[in-house]
Amino acid sequence: MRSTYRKILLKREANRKMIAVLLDPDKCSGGVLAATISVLKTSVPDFIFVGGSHTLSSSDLFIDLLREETKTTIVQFPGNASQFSTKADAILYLSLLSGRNAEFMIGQHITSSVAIKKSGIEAIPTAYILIDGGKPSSVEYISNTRPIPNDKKDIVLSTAVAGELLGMRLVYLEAGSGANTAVPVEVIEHVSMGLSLPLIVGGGIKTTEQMTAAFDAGADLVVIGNLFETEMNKIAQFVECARMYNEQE
Ligand code: 1GP
Repeated sequence: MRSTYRKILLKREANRKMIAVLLDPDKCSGGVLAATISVLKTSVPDFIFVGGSHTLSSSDLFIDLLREETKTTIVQFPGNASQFSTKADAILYLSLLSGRNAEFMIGQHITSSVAIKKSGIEAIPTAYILIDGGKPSSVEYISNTRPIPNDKKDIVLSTAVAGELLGMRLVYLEAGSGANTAVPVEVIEHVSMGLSLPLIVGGGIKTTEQMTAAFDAGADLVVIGNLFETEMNKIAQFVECARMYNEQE
């Protein structure tokens, strides 16, 4: 088993919750990037995710910069095949299972599969499930798919379990970056009870209380991006909160 996925499994087995800081190269450059890196040196999350639904800047250069400055595991979170970079430790090989657009379920994968395999990078097949976050998300717009209504927890669970049976290794419940409403705890709980895979939750998380509520409900890894784009100093608060949460367990 490759090392990034093993890290997730080992932490999960030890009942340790994880936090990922999501950086979009388009939104994090110059002084903002320098300030973010400076915080990330002292407040170290479990992972740095790099990507976005519609990212135009080079992931290669961005990841090179991060590598020079931090030792954190870097995971690509690509919006499409063009964002693929050989520089990260791993790539979430996302299939948008909540939608019915073949391009984002398998098309982009075919475009990038041979290059990913040749590069030797660790690809982690991930069931990516978009849930209504109370406003139209970039994922919804770019993928031309509809999110699952956030009160339809059985549909979310059935979608997640379909991903598990198809051999995917992670499930990512996504409310969309900057969502008004994060994934409801009832949905997280329902999915985590019926699923054997590690569960990632992201989209619209703005407070440490929301993060710990997601952990309590069964999320193994919480992803936060939007909030830190304007308030990067809050990374420290969230990393410390996750650390204390794990110490209490
Ligand atoms: C987005 O789940 C991630 O794809 C994180 O969401 O940017 O709202 O924190 P935010």
